[in-house]
Amino acid sequence: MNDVYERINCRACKGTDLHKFLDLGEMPIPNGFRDPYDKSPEIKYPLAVNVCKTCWMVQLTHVVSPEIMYKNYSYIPSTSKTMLEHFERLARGVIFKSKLAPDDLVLDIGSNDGTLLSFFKDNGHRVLGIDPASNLSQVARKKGINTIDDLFSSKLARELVDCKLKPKAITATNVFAHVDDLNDFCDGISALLHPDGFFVVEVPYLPDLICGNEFDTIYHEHLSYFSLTPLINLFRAHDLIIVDVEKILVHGGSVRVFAVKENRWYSQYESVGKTLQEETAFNHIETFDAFAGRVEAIRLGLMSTLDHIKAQDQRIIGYGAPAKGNVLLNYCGIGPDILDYIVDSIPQKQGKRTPGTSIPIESEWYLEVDDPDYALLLAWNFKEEILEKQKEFRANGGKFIIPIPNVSIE
Ligand code: JHZ
Repeated sequence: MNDVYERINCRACKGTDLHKFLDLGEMPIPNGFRDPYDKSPEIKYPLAVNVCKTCWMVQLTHVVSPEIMYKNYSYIPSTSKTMLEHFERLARGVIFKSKLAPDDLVLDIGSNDGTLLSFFKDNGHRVLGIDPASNLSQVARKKGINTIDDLFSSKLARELVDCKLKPKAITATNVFAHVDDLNDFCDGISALLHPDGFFVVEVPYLPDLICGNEFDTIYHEHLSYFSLTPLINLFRAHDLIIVDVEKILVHGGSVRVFAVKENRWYSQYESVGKTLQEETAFNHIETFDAFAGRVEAIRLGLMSTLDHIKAQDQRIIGYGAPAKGNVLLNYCGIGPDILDYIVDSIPQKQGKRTPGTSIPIESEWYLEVDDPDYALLLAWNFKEEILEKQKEFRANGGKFIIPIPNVSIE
């Protein structure tokens, strides 16, 4: 596969009636953190989104090769208390809903460092992870979580079926949006899932992204942006029936979708019909064009706020180095002239520089010895956790600039 290619049809329904509603320009990949001495050229790729006027699936115009983005991955959710609590609740919910027996197999696709699977393992279930990032699967294996270093595919699914593996629960959290060939992925799920099993997908929820102005969550890893409308049809095309949908708060607003094999009769929860009904009011071109206008307003408002603070000779740092933070920094043109540095809790990011803007990333401990006036909260999805953690910084007069859903100072 080339490093990048342009899609000319919808990933879900293959329709070609696509409407581009936002173009964020050319950017480096969002987790492309660099060593300070790395002077190699930084490759940038187009970052823009289409909405399919046939099935209402939103998707990037260009697809960057997964080999470029995932071989050495720096997203580690287990560093956040919010995400640890979230994964524990998710595991409990899946165990209850799937009526998992002690020896049932649970498969997690995009298993990262094995955090989610460890909750199932501790409850006595067999577990298996799949993740292409070998730096993370090594960590999972040290926790006793068997992990296959690969991308999920229908080919891999059939190899697992040949090994007599039929998971009673298959989970995919923050990975389904990263998949280019969704039809092959769903084909593999349908072949692999136990006849009485549940397929549980968590993805950022498109209406929350649009209504919450969360434009920085649009980046090269996220190939698709889901509402329930396109998901229902995509799953049905692979004999997977969505029987329940839960709205959840993580990552700026996500949905948890439960699907079963078509031959496994389950009554559909009213959540499905209610959500589809709500989306009929959302699925209009004007919704997406109005969002693009708000994105530009946020960029102008944020730059005006930062310029005003700098004009008063006050210092600003960044807080959190999430993938989305790099979209916001690159789109708004925020560099080391505005942010002295960024603090982040993930050791793999500390000592690196941000892609495209080359801002140094340091440990959160920097705030124990430094005294900036403001912190731009790039990890705004963890606002409560971070503001609580930094209550002393705030008590000493430090202020947080919150860029999303609208620019505010707390
Ligand atoms: P965080 C993730 O993207 C990963 P990212 C993925 N791309 C995805 O699908 C979306 O979410 C939905 C730091 N931090 O987890 C840690 C602190 O420094 O939102 C992280 O670097 N102190 C698969 O990259 C960053 O913030 C803290 O107290 O946006 C958060 O990044 C906390 C809580 C976090 O992932």
